[in-house]
Amino acid sequence: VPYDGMTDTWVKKHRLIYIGATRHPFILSIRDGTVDLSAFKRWLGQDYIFVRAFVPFVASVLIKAYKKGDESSGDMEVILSGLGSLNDEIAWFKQEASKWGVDLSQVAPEKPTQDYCGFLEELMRPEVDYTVAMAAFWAIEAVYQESFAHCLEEGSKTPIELQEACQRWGNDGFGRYCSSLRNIADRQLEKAASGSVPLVKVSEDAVSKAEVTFLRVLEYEVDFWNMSCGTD
Ligand code: HMH
Repeated sequence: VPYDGMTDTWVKKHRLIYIGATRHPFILSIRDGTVDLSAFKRWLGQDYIFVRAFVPFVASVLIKAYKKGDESSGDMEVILSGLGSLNDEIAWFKQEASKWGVDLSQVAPEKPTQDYCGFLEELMRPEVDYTVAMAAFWAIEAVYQESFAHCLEEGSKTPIELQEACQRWGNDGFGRYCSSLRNIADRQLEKAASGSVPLVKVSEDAVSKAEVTFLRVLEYEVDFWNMSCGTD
């Protein structure tokens, strides 16, 4: 019987908001082929800004993993592979933008993008627990993985010119990478939840902070999709 990790518990407990982030009308419009291409272009420009801010956040998680000093966990390798994919992702955004005639140097961050990037900045602080940062990292990647994989499922009518974008986050390799992030987050949460007695207070604090952080990620993701649709 597979162990139900803390992240599973959260997804079940906050199911409606999780569905709100992973089955958003913007994603459903890609899936049914009715997407407004100006919305897709807006998303492209804003997400490029987000991804640039996401790189130093992931680097900050890498530093936290290094400082834990647990070489045998393999955490650093997983996070480093994430930085490698972000390198490819940035190159893809530039290429995709030129394909759609979007001048990335002229894109200004909209309010939801600014707010989400500000949240990443808060999470980069050294005082933020590795457990909390890992939970956020997993949630951020998992929302995109679940959303875009939905656009590639049997029966979806995703326009051919958007399928490559969906593949970036919807492919099986990205799915496995998200599972690795989830395993790290679950292991950390498990450790925090069963902390030794003198540390109980500190650890419980990390678990509840991580849950709040998970919920905030979902809210920022919904705001980001709303902005892309132009319904914010
Ligand atoms: C807004 N959330 C947003 N953009 C992304 N590229 C990801 C998550 C996943 O990398």
